[in-house]
Amino acid sequence: MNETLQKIKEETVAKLKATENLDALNELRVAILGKKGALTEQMKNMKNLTPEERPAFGQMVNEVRDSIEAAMEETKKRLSKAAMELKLKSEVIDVTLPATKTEVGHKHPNELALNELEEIFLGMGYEIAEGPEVEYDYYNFEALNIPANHPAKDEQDTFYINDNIVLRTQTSSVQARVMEQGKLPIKIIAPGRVFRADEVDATHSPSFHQVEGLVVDENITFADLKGTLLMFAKKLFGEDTKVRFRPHHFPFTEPSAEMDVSCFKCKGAGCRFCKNEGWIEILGCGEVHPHVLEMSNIDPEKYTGFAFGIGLERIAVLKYEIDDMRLLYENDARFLKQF
Ligand code: 2NL
Repeated sequence: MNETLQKIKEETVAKLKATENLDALNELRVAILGKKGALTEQMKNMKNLTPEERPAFGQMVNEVRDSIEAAMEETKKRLSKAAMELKLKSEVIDVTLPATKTEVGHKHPNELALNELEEIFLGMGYEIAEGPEVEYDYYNFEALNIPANHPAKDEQDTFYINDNIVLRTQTSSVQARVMEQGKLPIKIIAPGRVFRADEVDATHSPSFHQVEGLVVDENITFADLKGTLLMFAKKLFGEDTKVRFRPHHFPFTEPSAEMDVSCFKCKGAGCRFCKNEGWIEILGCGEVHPHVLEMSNIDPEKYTGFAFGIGLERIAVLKYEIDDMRLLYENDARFLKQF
């Protein structure tokens, strides 16, 4: 046999024996049998031979190629088997191990309280309105009768994006936007996140949630406000709940009041929960200030309205008896799943 061919065959078979993976095998296949492979190059030498020599040489090349291909096939089998064995070994499944648990999420107490409030007001024919958290100073303050330099701006200090844009301090801004649309009557609640430049403590947070309500129509009186909020309190805290209104001041309502509910724990007798008062403050409310209606081009001689603002976290901590509001923001699953 031709010496070069013999050498190619022997070297290839030796290399195949030492091949450890399928990539290396493939490289070897290209180096020997590929377009520019060693054996392929030999075939090209045929043209230098005499016509008499060619058949014998051709036959030799074919024999060498056959045996190399057979050896490669064998190597491939050997490597595939080894790879499979390794895979089986490394992927052993221990069926006795405990399964990884899928943690099922849970509604946040705020969300639970919000769902309850929304159900109550939807049941009374209210619609839910939403608006931006990053809000024009105009809708947050001006349109609600809080002009520049008004002392209420101090109580409601917030985060300023620039001179005209703030993080809203109340969802009344949504209601100012709805009033401005001019479609009457209005009967909406505006739930959402609000912001104040407050330090964190057991009852304060720089970001919390409100649900504000607004009704504007002809002949809306303080009696409508009282009836609505009494019904709301009974639905939220139980049928035997009583309410009382204490005079208060808000810039956007006149007259204004704060509403307390009789303590749902002690029924008014006085307990730790109501700090022995028998009453718990839950919201602020009032008749919409005529100037607020005017700012939105609503005629205060023809239309009147009432509005209220409820702190959502306040309702959540009361209803679910949570001692510290901060727990609502920690997102500790052990705490959250109790409700
Ligand atoms: C509180 C007090 C209140 C309002 C919010 C309101 C909105 C418009 C017009 C008039 Cl567009 N008033 N909202 C009225 C009274 C009180 O919230 O202490 N909230 C936690």
